[in-house]
Amino acid sequence: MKIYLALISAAAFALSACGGQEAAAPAEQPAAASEAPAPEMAEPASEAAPAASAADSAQAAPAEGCEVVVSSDDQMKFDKQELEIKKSCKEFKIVLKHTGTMPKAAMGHNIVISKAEDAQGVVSDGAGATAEKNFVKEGDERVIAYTPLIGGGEETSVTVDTSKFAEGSQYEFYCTFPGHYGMMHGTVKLI
Ligand SMILES: [Cu+2]
Repeated sequence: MKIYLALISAAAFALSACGGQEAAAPAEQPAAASEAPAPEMAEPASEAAPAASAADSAQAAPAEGCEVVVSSDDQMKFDKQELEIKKSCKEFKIVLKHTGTMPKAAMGHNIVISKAEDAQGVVSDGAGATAEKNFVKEGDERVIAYTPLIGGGEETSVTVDTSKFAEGSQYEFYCTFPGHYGMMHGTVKLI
């Protein structure tokens, strides 16, 4: 019996030794894949997360407190009517989440920031642009910052250069998906 077991384990050893290289790759991949989503899940709370997700849109993690997260949904709503941006932050990161399930073509959202007085013009010119252009007119000088357009379940961000905000001007944030402005706009409060 003992010999039999020893033989089996020896055979198993031999098999794993032979297939060692092949076996190693698939074993490592799922491990890496299961590690990757973890930091993203922890994003709202964790300090390290913005650095990980910053790779897609911005180079560096925002400084402490220089970030805000805005959620949007299939009801054509932002979860904030006021966006507080700290002037003391050289760069301020705005994260937009779409918690709905509808596709971008039907219920796409973005965040565009401009002076309040420019909003209507930016929106109507943006409606003439395509979804691929995020419903923002190319080279629109009135736009201070904008995120890409996203659909349900997606997330995006933009980093704003706060030196672009002039003293004494009123700013707004809004979605330029055609027809959304009425439901999806709010005040940018510089603090
Ligand atoms: Cu929208």
